[in-house]
Amino acid sequence: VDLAELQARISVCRACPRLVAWRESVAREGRRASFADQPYWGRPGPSFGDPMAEILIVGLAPAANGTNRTGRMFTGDSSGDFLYAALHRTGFANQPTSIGAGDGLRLNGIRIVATVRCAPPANAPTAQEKASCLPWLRRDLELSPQVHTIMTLGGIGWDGVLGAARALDWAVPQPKPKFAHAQEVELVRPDGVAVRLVGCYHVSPHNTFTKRLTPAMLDEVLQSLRSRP
Ligand code: DU
Ligand code: SF4
Repeated sequence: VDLAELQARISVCRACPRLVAWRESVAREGRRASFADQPYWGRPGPSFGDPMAEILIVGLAPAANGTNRTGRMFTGDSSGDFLYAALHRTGFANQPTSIGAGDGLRLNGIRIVATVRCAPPANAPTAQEKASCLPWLRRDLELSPQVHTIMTLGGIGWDGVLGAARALDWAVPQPKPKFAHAQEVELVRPDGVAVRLVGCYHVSPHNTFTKRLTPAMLDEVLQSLRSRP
């Protein structure tokens, strides 16, 4: 199994009945009027970016009319507009916008995944849904051993990575480190290799419109990701 095969398996996952119903009903009849003429993805959101990346960005979950529409992480909503502009400013993306398949976007040195891979109602997965999707994140980490730094957008991704790390027998600091913006901890794999975990406020409009997360704050965290543990 490699990352492409993992992706193929995730793309047909139906483990969470509530999320399967939501992702498909939004795709069928819940479309935003401005996208009414577009086909919707309506499935788990695949990871996007450089398959050899040494840096991983972990988000929360696809947005109903964003990734769940376009099939690409953080693509088609204002969260993504904010993130991809920053990835371009910091040299990780070849262009500042992500519109969807065929737009020529490439990431260099970075790959983006979601903690929960299907769009949840109100962007709020249940504890059980988070637990059900965690093995996919665990497998992803296992299949990308070159990753030396993981940045999570928000606390759900932070807790997800810590959970996946524990399942992989990585050494996690005790007591459990809490998510905070620009917080950083070191995780150690059983083979002795250290992995940096870096927290960043989520790029949601709730944080960016209120300037809780500014472009400068995001650029600073992104720039810090290139240094190895
Ligand atoms: O066809 P491909 O070069 O394997 O790329 C598949 C997919 O991944 C495409 O949408 C671009 C993206 N990608 C990337 O963003 N950065 C890379 O280094 C390689 C692929
Ligand atoms: Fe499967 Fe994850 Fe989607 Fe649940 S959220 S159906 S575990 S891909």
